[in-house]
Amino acid sequence: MQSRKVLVLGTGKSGICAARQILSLGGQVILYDSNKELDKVKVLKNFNKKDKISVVVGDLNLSDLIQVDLAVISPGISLDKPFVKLIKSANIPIWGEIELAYHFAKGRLAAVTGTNGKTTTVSLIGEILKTTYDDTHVCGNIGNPYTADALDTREDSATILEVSSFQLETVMDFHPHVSCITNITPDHLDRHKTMKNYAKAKETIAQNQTEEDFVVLNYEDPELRKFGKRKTLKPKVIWFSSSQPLKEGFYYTEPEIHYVHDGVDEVLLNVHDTNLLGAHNYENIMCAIAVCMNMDVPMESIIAAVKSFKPVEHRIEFVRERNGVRYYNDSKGTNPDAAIKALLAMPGPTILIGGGYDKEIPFDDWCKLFKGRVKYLVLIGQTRNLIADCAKKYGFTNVMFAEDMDEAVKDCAAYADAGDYVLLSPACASWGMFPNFEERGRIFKECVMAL
Ligand code: UMA
Repeated sequence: MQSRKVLVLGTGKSGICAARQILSLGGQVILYDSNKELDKVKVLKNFNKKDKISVVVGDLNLSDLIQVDLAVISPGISLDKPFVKLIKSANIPIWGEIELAYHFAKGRLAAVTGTNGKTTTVSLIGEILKTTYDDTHVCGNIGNPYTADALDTREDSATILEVSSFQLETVMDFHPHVSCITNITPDHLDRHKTMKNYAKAKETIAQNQTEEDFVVLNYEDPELRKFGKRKTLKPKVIWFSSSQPLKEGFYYTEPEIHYVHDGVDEVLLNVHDTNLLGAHNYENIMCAIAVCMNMDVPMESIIAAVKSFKPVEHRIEFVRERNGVRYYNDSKGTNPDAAIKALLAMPGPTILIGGGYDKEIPFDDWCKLFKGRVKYLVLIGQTRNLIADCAKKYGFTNVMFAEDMDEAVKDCAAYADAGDYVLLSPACASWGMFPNFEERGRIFKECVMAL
């Protein structure tokens, strides 16, 4: 990177950390953001005065590309954007932020992708790795960019990375020793357009793995079952299932997780000895065990860490009990599949808050489950009419609209009886009403605590 001129696209977390990495390596940075409202002075506050960095906002011109050696793109920027096409037409190579970090990172690397379950799995893997590796890094889509940590990693470090389909679209040499795909269900179709493209992006996680490596896959996911059986796939496949016993790999049958290997069926743990709820979480546990075993963590340490692990914020997170009603925050339920899992994990009648930004994913599979489970549905955001119409199609009409989270929570409290559950699990992204799902979850919790 010494003396190279790098154009970094996007001034969010990834762009800022990628720019800092390039500057630490002696490079020069042009930081670009297409949002013309952006305050350049505020962006520059992330850097030292003497850093060789300039900021361009609004339109990107060919003259901005003079002597640029490389462009590094943030995950939220689609490759279809005209400014990305301009960079390509100038024959400037485009790396993803993950690829940049990977080129300079050291030590052992495991990576997890999938539509749902990534964050819980990655957090759990992080806790397990810490039992064995003094220098453990938990990075990526989870919120801590890989470029923030890459230069601090050492030969004896272990890194666990959450990677999104957006990040995988722009990897080239990226090569984890152990990879994992939790599941592939519809999400981000506004960007990937087809399920085929979306699945292809996810499967890129294993593209550079060799026979020495491992890929952990969900046996119950039809796309992943096909992928794992592909002759061209090089890494050793480790299967897990939450529906049936397997001849080899990991499976869950209430209440235990089993590990079948060398003709032996071993019970590893009773899920009631953990703090996690729902079959999807038991899948996350199996993924974490499979990944960590192949990162050479002893099984006793793995099991002890799984038992002491606490659920991650915004994922079926218990908020409080009031007048016999239990409130759960699942703001990370940003697609129908995640919202289905949260609804199925509720042990009793549920008052559900849903709706938000439209990612063009059908709500049918989610709405089909409402009858008999959901007492009232309180809808917010851009998709509220779409969801109400879809629910009606499946005979569910106990629907209310709310203008904001405060109104939605008050409606839930007014209609809930002792023994009921109130669940925020919107099946949609937060944009339009909130800057991100974390803020949506925090506001929900504040409204619940204020009741
Ligand atoms: N921008 C442009 N032009 C565009 C689009 C965006 O200039 O056409 C600019 C925006 O004005 C903004 C910046 O790009 O200044 C934002 O970049 P970004 O969207 O890549 O956001 P970051 O803050 O860098 O966060 C990203 C991930 N965001 C996305 O993938 C959308 C974060 O995942 C991730 O935690 C972070 O990198 C660190 O790795 C969030 C996410 O929603 C949580 N991920 C999706 C998901 O989990 O479903 C994939």
